[in-house]
Amino acid sequence: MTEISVVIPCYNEEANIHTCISKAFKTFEILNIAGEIIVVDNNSSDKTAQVAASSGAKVVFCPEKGYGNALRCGFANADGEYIIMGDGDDSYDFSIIPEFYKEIKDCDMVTGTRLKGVIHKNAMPPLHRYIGTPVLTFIMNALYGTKISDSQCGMRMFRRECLKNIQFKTTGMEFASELFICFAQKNYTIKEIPIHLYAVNNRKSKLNPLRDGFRHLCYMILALHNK
Ligand SMILES: Nc1nc2c(ncn2[C@@H]2O[C@H](COP(=O)(O)OP(=O)(O)OP(=O)(O)O)[C@@H](O)[C@H]2O)c(=O)[nH]1
Ligand SMILES: [Mg+2]
Repeated sequence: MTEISVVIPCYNEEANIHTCISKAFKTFEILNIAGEIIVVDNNSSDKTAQVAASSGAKVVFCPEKGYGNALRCGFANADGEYIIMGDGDDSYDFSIIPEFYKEIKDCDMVTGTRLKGVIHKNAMPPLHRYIGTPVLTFIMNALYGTKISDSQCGMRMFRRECLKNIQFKTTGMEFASELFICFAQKNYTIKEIPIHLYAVNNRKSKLNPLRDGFRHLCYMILALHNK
């Protein structure tokens, strides 16, 4: 039986995906558990899919673009008792999986918090660090009663069974907010652990602060109807 499924959404991440996968595999050895790694690709124009496959990951092709779509495809293909999601650019350190695994035993989701952890030099633009992330986090907490300190953190572990009665609606970066909101609406317990965010050299971000910030806000307001 698969204990942990690592789900990595990836678009043009050939430079760093191998590192992410090998770090994750090493943690399965350390924990002595059966795990799988699922890389969700959207027809990257580089060799992401080939590199991921040759590094031992299962590569899932997601027909629709977007961070949310990719994660939803990955979750649907996961077999593990627990799912951990994280970016394929090595900005999150997959060696930390054992810490998430330890904490998940007495809650439904463990999320990283970069704002209470360490944000390394050049890892996050000041606009995101001091305005975007805190403002979106504040609004989410105020509207949905969550007590999260970093609503945009991309590394989270949760029990796969929690997804059973959740129908996600979002497709892009706003999925980061939707996942928390859906868990909060089901009264699932969420615990935070401080983590590091590392800088990635020569990489093009897929995040568009204005467009994506607006999509987060729209989602949070529209979803109030389903509260
Ligand atoms: N499959 C797939 N993956 C995506 C898509 N958009 C983003 N990703 C992946 O999702 C992860 C997060 O994307 P990033 O561009 O790092 O976004 P971010 O971390 O919020 O923004 P930065 O702080 O600029 O890095 C990365 O592994 C991306 O490759 C997409 O449309 N399809
Ligand atoms: Mg990133």
